[in-house]
Amino acid sequence: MNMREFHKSLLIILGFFSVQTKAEKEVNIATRGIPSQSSLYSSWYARKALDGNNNTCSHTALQTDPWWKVDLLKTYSVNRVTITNRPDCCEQRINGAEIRVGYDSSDVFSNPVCAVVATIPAGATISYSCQGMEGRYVTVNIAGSSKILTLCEVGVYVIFPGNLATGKTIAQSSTIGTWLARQAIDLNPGFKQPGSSCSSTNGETNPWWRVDLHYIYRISTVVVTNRLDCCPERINGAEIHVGNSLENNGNNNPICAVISSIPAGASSTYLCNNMEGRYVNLFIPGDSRFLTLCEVEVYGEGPLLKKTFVKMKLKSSSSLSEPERRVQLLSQLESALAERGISDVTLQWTQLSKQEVMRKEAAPAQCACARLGKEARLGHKMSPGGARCTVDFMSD
Ligand SMILES: [Ca+2]
Repeated sequence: MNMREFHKSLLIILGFFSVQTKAEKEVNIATRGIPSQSSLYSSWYARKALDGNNNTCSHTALQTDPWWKVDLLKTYSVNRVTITNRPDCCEQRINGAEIRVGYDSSDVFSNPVCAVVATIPAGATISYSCQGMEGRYVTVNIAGSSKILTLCEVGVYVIFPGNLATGKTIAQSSTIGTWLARQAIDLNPGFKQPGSSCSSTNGETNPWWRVDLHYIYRISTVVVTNRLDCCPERINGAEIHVGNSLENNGNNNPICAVISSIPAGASSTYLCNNMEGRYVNLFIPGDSRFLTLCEVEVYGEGPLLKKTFVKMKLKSSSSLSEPERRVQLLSQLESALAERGISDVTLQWTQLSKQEVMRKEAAPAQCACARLGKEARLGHKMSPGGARCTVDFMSD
């Protein structure tokens, strides 16, 4: 047996054992809010600091304690704020500006300071860390008399935790206007423009919305954000279903929770107690019902099982009938699995192969099991206790 060649083949196989990490996502949410400023110079409106153009700017009049503010319409944990200074002149005017994050809308100076701007070169963007400061309002102000505040862009960056629904496949029973199903997972609660960041069905009998997580997860919580602009009572009675069946579009899966009500613009969390499932459905039983969702977040662990099929050829100059070779092969496979965090496995030969092709089904990071033979398989078998599994090598 040429062990070097086998090892190479093994690495190719193990490339399929990808362990999914909980992806966090940083998003600039500033444009979701409503900007304002203490005074206006010419047509340099407050919103020009949020238009994505570094050459258009907000601008206050010459005044005492000028400020610019964005109301994010809900509380966020702010990771950082960026400020882009004007490119054309007087870049020193920004010196000493204070960035604040807080809950107070009337007295913006009472909100805690995240950072103080020393200087920003003309046209440059500088990022200020706010380390998760919480608040609904982000303010930039300059203390003192005879001051002007000009901001060409402001970014407010928030880190969204590993929402399992993000980027997954979405469906709903019908769609009204532009209220697409996937807008319920765009990480935007749609308080400003619900028609482009919330989902909604038509008024119909038994409307539903579904996310396909692609693999089975242990669902701990589902968070539902209701619309802010109108009719929050439409969500009343919506059922959250979790399971693996697509029978009745997934609406026959077990119920995690029934939503009694959610105030306008609020987010409610429902505990699913580690229910296992690939599909999460929102379903409203009844006639003439609208299902409108401004955000659905799904949290949990997994995937619990990932099926992968791999064919592998082993080139060997020696025969697998040599017991030492067989032991060596298993031990190499075992240590290669262990290097990838897959340790709770048992490997054994059940029958020798003459020709080597391999196929596997395994759960990443939890177990990998195998059979090896003419049409050999890496099969999967989990013990009731959890991740322990058996790997059998055998020919068919
Ligand atoms: Ca701008």
